[in-house]
Amino acid sequence: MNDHQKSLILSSSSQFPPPQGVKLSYGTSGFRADASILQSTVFRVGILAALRSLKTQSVIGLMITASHNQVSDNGIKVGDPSGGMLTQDWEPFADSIANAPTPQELLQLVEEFVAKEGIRFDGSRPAKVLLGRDTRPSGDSLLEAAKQGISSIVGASAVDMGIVTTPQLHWMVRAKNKGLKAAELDYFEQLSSSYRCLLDLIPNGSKVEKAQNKLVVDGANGVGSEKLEGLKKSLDGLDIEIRNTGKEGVLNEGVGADFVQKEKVLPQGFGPKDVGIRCASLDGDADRLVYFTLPSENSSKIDLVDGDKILSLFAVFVKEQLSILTEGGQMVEDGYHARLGVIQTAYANGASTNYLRQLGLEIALTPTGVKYLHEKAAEYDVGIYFEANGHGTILFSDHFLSWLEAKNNELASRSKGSEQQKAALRLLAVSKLINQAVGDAFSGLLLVEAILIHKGWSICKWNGLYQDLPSRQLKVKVIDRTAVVTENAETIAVKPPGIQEAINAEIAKYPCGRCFIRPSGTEDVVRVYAEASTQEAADSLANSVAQIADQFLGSRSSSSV
Ligand code: 16G
Ligand code: MG
Repeated sequence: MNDHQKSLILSSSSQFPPPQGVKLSYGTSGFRADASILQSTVFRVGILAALRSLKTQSVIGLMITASHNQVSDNGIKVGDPSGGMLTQDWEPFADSIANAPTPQELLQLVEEFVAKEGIRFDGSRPAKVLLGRDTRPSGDSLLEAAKQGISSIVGASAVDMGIVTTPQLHWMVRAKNKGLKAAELDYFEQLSSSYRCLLDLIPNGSKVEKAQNKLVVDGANGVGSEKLEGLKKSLDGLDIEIRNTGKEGVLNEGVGADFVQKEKVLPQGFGPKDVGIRCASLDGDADRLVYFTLPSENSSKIDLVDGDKILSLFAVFVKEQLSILTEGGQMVEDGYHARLGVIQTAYANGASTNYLRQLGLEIALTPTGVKYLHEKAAEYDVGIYFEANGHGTILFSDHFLSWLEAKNNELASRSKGSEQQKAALRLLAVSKLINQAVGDAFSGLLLVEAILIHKGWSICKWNGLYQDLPSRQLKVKVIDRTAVVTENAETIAVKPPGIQEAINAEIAKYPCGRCFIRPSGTEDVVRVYAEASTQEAADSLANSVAQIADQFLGSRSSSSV
């Protein structure tokens, strides 16, 4: 690293002193905190993104968002060249530079890291970072900090993509690195044309009642509502009404996918007149999606159709199309058997896991956080992953897609218009519709809509695939949440010693009882999840285990979600 580069880092970082007395951590999906303390972190992540671009010789993404958190928070996360999350190997570097107390110490960490990673740092290679942000008011000034960080690396440039959803930015990074068109309109065009393609392949006779056509979307008062308006323009035939657009309400306050999923009541802007209508909620950066419907006008309690049910719907459809394709032993003839897998976390409702198992599907469990689910899903030809909270997608392997293309070409010449060829075309359309970089509420929503029309199902019919087991989530404020260490995809707490035995003794008291604790990756709390055969039993199990957490970890208090 030459002197010019060194002095550039020193002088620019002196403009962004880190906050005193705060330790920041990259966490489950990037840094998140009150926006007022994030300038220096975002500046430093700008440096990291430029280095990542130099190292990979690819375009890197930086998204400024705190997703479903309150509006005064903000955050930043890095998108790798594939469009997925930052490689986990670089997270410790992110943590250390975010917490370096002085410009000199920051420079030293950067120098050591550059040497260790063998990053060529002579300014002769370009680096490019795409920047996106959600609608938070703090986004503008944090964007400037990120730009300063990027431009403190010689040869690095920032491209501001403006206000975008998180999945849009990930999609753009992926498209750029594949040499494809990567503008917002290209994204809308890809989603709408593949959706139309699925509708063109709807079997004759499938039809949904007119009254069931309407979909009402809760935009969480965030970026999703504005962008969904844009997407709507390129879609015809889909009747979407968007509420909670941010013109009046506050981002994520009493609205959005996180609120709806956890509270199981109507979000603001919805009321008794919506009884029986198919509704969906996005979160603040539109990477989560849940559906719901109001069963009775006398209560605001909703029937929630969560990420587990979306996963189940997708799994049913994909499995069905794959089996049409294999009819007559075609795949066996080819000597190729597509491996379909579904990936869940411990939060998946036990009833969903049973249902998927009964379908004969291979099920894998990972820790919470998209980076873990995504990585696992990539091991399959078709890997479907979802968290109960509504974040997920379907990944198709390159190998499977080339096989499918070839199969489709062969069927087109041998039996054009056959059921088998239609199945191949449907799967190809799904692979284009559903975001391959990260979970995306828009592509998820369009795929749900297409499958419901395909099957002629109402939201009630879909919701009736299986009955959720009653569950309860609590959070416990403890002195040090890192004292909890889990194993087996967070289903067992191995530390502090003895805590799992105490939890097991509680679980044993409840029929169909299941319960686990884990330290949150986004908040300073320990989370408790309990499931049992009745709501009272699930509540009571969660409360008892929260007390156990108090006893073992030293309490600061516990509250519902
Ligand atoms: C983040 C994760 C989400 C996870 C949640 C858990 C991404 C993009 N988002 O929102 O997948 O479910 O954190 O939060 O990875 P917790 O650790 O606080 O429970
Ligand atoms: Mg989100």
